[in-house]
Amino acid sequence: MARAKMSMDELIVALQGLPAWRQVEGRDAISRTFRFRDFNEAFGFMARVALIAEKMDHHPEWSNVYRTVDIVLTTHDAGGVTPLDIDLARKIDAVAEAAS
Ligand code: H2B
Repeated sequence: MARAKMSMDELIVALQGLPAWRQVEGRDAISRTFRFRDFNEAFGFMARVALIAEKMDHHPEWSNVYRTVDIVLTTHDAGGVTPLDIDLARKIDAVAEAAS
């Protein structure tokens, strides 16, 4: 079941707790770019995030080029950012923190 899309005020407050995440221009979505030491670390990070995403049934839009991983989070069912995206962003930050 889709969660309700957050208001702009709620999103701004939530992003204060996620200082590395930004609103995507022209889209109701948030994004962060991660850079790792090498491809192996980037892909290991993606594998760990993938397991979390599956468990949540909430999936990132992402791309990987060598040691860089670009992630965009939005809830398609709700047409915007919901608390699920905020929750996933926190978990992604924790995985990246553990890897560094
Ligand atoms: N992930 C994201 N980011 N947004 C969604 O709306 C979404 C999802 N919906 N993962 C889920 C899966 C839905 O499509 C399935 C049917 O549960």
